[in-house]
Amino acid sequence: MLVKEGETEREAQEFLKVEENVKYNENGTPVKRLRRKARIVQSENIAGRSFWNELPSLAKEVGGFTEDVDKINPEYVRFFQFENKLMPSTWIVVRIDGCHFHRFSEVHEFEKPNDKQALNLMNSCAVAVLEEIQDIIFAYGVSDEYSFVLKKDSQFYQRQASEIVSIIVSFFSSMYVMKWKEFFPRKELKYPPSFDGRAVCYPSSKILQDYLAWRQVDCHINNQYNTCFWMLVIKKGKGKSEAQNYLKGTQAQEKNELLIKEFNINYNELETMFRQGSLAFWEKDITMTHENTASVETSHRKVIVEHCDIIKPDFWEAHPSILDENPPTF
Ligand SMILES: Nc1nc2c(ncn2[C@@H]2O[C@H](COP(=O)(O)OP(=O)(O)O)[C@@H](O)[C@H]2O)c(=O)[nH]1
Ligand SMILES: [Mg+2]
Repeated sequence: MLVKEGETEREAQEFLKVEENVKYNENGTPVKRLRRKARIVQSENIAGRSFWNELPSLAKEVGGFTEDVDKINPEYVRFFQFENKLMPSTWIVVRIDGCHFHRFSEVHEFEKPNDKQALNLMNSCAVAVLEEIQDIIFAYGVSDEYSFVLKKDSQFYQRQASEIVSIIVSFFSSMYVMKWKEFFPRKELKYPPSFDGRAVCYPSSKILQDYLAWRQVDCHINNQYNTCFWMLVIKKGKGKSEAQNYLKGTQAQEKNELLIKEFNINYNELETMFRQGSLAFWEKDITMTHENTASVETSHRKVIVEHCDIIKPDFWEAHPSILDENPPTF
């Protein structure tokens, strides 16, 4: 098609990339396909005409520059950028979620339905994010997702959504790779994980608490279902669709009864981290040192991880500074 449309064969080849062996026939002969291949080209002047003249097919795809670099008015180019600032004086929540973690957890043979080390790794990365971005006051995580809450009047990156989301996502992903060996010393990381992220603003602490409660309810529903599902598959040898049909329409109480009767599992005695997810937040840490006869109290803040109910008001009442609109400085 490219040649038909006026490209020379060399240009078409260059645009279409390289031939690659994709598989072998039964008689051992390789099957070749043309694959697009990324090329790295070094040039000091990508806005100059000569750069694009040497790559005509690329220029055709992206559309040529109307002016050479020295004639471009920077204001005109900047005009195309847009600001997407998050609403002022609202709680910003950035939720990140592992991309295709169904596959990632299969490839890395995570324990089913919960892999304690995988969850501990997620928690450790979340702690690192809180330590890095001090405006994050609280985080809640379950499975392959984590929600990070920034303080209400945060001016982090002037509240620009794409900057805030991309920093959290990229820092978390890098941490996940860096810390992998610490949590899986005998497992090779087969390919790099990635996370997506989005930012949502919540105008009141009540709505923020409702959001977090929604994530914890989701954790409970999924965990109870997954526990039953994998018990039926692993312990009872049921097929996956058979187990799915078996659980269709069952209520929470029925699932608990199934676990007790069939597997002697008391759901409420399963690890709290599996049932309730994980919270990471700043807490005041007081250390006492003794100098001669006097004891000196020093305080600093550190991030701690807990697993508890955040649907009921008890947790929030016990930690009023988290949702305090004017948090104390430690
Ligand atoms: N075996 C196992 N799988 C997990 C664990 N945590 C997350 N996963 C997998 O990750 C998926 C996360 O759900 P979701 O984000 O909807 O799916 P995704 O689009 O494939 O990332 C789950 O459905 C599981 O397959 C775990 O601790 N153990
Ligand atoms: Mg996911």
